[in-house]
Amino acid sequence: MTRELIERLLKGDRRALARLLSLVENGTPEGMEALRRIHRFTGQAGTVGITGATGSGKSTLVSQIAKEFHRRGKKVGIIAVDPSSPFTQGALLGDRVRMQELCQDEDIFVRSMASRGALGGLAETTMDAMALMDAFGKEVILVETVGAGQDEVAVVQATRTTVVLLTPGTGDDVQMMKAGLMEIGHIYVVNKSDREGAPGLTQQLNHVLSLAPSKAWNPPVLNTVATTGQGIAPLVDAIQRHWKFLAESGLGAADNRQRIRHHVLSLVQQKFLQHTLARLRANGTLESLVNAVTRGELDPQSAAEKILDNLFAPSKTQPSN
Ligand SMILES: Nc1nc2c(ncn2[C@@H]2O[C@H](COP(=O)(O)OP(=O)(O)OP(=O)(O)O)[C@@H](O)[C@H]2O)c(=O)[nH]1
Ligand SMILES: [Mg+2]
Repeated sequence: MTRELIERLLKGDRRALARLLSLVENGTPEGMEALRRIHRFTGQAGTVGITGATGSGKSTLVSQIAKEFHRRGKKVGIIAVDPSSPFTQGALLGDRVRMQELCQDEDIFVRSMASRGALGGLAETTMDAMALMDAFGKEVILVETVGAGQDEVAVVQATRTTVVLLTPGTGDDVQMMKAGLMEIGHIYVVNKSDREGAPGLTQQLNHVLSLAPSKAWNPPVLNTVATTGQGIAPLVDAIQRHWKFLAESGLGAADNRQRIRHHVLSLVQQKFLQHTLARLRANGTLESLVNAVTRGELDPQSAAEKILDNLFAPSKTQPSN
């Protein structure tokens, strides 16, 4: 079944892509098998992570960027990543419907993802989804996520180019700086530039960025009005310029290696944890130690130590009676 689905995926069958995305997102063995098989067909797509506070206009901007890339002859996919809060479920669904409406004429594939509960992080699932879209033939993949926490920062860092969105008059700017987003952007965008305070925020951003040590790539600050499309073409120009810079400087290859390294390590973590938990469940160690802590015979630290001892030297240390 997987083989047939993959063949269809590689031929550009949208239903096969949708099905494989679900299999991967749900962590099924078929999904994992598919990822192994498609790997050699990936690595070509240009990826962009777009992050910003709730309501800053990410979805509107992403739709506009997608259309502009489409006009430039590129095949585009969009992934909207769930910021893993139960309160945003409705918003996410609304987003997806809106984006699909915006993009439907241009054959832009839109997918929202909520990988909450899976062992792997959001970033890993996003990377897997990007791999599927890449193998499917998408040349540009846009990833939207709320820049609220570590998970989300990890998501945008799984892409080639990070676009950080700010809006005037919301105090977001301070929040974003606190959240460390001033260090991760390759391009900064002041969206809602039709609003009061946009020039001030733009100036402030330029100032903050100018304080950072000069690098080979100095992040530009751009102004957009996502609702009208103003400033979108220069933004897409900047994204393409960044890709060119990465390719010509060799930094892209280094970044790519770093992402692969991170991905492999987090897979090791995931698999190690899965394996460990399965063994603990099978041999009853966990429960007997939890009982000992509950009875006050042992403290949690010692229980954890005993579990590790038990895993690495099972013959020497059995749970105490
Ligand atoms: N005035 C103005 N409104 C905008 C602009 N861009 C987006 N909006 C509006 O801002 C609201 C939020 O836009 P979204 O694109 O849904 O924002 P988002 O960041 O994706 O929101 P979440 O995914 O819920 O975090 C919508 O009502 C948009 O029409 C802009 O440049 N100017
Ligand atoms: Mg959105």
